[in-house]
Amino acid sequence: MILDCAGKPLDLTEPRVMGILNVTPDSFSDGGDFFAADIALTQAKQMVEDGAAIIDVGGESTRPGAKIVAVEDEIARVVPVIEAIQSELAVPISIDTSKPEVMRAAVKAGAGLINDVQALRVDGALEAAAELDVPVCLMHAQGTPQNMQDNPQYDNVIADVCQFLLERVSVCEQAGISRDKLILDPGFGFGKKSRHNLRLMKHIEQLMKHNLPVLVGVSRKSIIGAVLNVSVEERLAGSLALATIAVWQGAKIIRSHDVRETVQAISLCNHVMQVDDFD
Ligand code: 9MG
Repeated sequence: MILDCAGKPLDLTEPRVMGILNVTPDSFSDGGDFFAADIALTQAKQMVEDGAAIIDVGGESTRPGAKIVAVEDEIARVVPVIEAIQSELAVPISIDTSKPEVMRAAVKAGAGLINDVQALRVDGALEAAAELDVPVCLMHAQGTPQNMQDNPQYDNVIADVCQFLLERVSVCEQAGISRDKLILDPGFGFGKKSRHNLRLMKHIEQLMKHNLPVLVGVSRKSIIGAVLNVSVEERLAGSLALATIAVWQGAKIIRSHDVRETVQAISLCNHVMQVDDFD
């Protein structure tokens, strides 16, 4: 399958890596929009050189307890970076946002995919995505980044996540967003305890039954810290293990901070998956 991201193809016939490009002030050691855009472009170039098939630009942290950013501030952070990447690199750019105004400004600047951790539930987001006519990643989250780790509950986490995502697919189709523009994401770490994340990872193949590409984001997440008792800086091996388990079950996009290593891990996994049993 090849997704058309505003004129740039995203070839999902093999699993791909989405490089994470955070443009929040704490991602840079200095202020200054030009400086930030310049550093971000250098990081994007490195990720593409390392094998990223898409760059995910985000101007508001979605970590548990993260502060809400005003629309104008988020636009001011992401637009110069998207414009810089668009003018220099051929890969598709995704915009990590839940705000319709940011979606519009980002697509105008050159983004070709919307990555929404709220699955278009914010007022106006569904209409904006339908109008912008670019692919959308619909992610499951229980709660918002501000309250999502306050005792999340599920009857059956995999069934509940699948049901939520299928309901969102149906809402999107009714709003005029065609099914072939949608990507599903179980939302690791978004309103989930460790055991929920582990069960989801064990059974993620159940999300593949719907013939839609699945994106997985586990890079450096607390699920790894909880099991291995390691700091954020020590989570590369755990991130690669989980990325490999996800690809083995059919995930098509892995969202990662460590592009080079993730490309290698999933490429090897894919070679094992594709090898002929007989020759
Ligand atoms: C923005 N963001 C942070 N974690 C994420 C994940 O797991 N999936 C997607 N789609 N976006 C994420």
